[in-house]
Amino acid sequence: MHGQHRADRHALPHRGQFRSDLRGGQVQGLVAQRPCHAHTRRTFASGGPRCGSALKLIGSNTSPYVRKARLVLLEKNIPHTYLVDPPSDPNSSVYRVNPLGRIPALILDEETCVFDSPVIAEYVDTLNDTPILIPRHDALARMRVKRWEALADGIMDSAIVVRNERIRPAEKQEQSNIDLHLTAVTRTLEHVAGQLGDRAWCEGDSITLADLALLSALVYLDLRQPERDWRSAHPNLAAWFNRMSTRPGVKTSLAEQT
Ligand SMILES: N[C@@H](CCC(=O)N[C@@H](CS)C(=O)NCC(=O)O)C(=O)O
Repeated sequence: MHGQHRADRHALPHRGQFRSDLRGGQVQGLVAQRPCHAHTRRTFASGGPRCGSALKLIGSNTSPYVRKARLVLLEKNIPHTYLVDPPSDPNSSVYRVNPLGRIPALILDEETCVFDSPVIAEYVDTLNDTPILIPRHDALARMRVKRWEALADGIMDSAIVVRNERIRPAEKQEQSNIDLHLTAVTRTLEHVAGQLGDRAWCEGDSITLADLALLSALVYLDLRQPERDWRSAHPNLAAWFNRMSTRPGVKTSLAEQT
């Protein structure tokens, strides 16, 4: 169920076939099984996950935001199908489900697509309690986990800016922009390494979204900035990363690197 699939674009409707609604776009045709209908929809409060087996995550193996969403689904053992269907392909189905044309996009049913990655993480975390990745009752602990996520997402954002500059023709690259974002990443790595110290988890005494987000950011740095030796600079981060890498969900995700 967790297997990675290439999207069967020929089975999908053409772009523009479905009008967008306020929830982010209709996704009829992208669900394999007959989905829940609005009148049968259960809320988190009234019964937890709905249509769990019909969940579809649209993404790519290089996107760190996708990795974060995928890791949340895997850690919580939520049945889903992972569709590699990046927006770099103009025929990508993502344009029919997310008007922003960005991944990750999580399709719940014919009516509902969830984006972006913090919203996906927050929603998916409500589907079960095993484990709870975002504290629910302790407002400060919850804020700290979301703040870790913001730091990790910020690393991703800056690394993507650098990547986008570096793939431009040399004469068009803006070195000051590259330097600005490389420095932001360096500074943020120093900060998170300091915050982590020699603790086992980023926040509290068990795994949270903070760990999954940070791991996703570091995997992306390894991919796009292999020259950055963050392991030597921050051995505590390296040790934490190695421990995290033994988790089954993380192993599955790491095996999906291109
Ligand atoms: N803040 C968004 C960022 C999503 C995002 O920018 N995704 C990138 C992939 S890394 C994307 O889809 N870019 C469009 C493209 O590649 O054409 C999130 O957290 O989901």
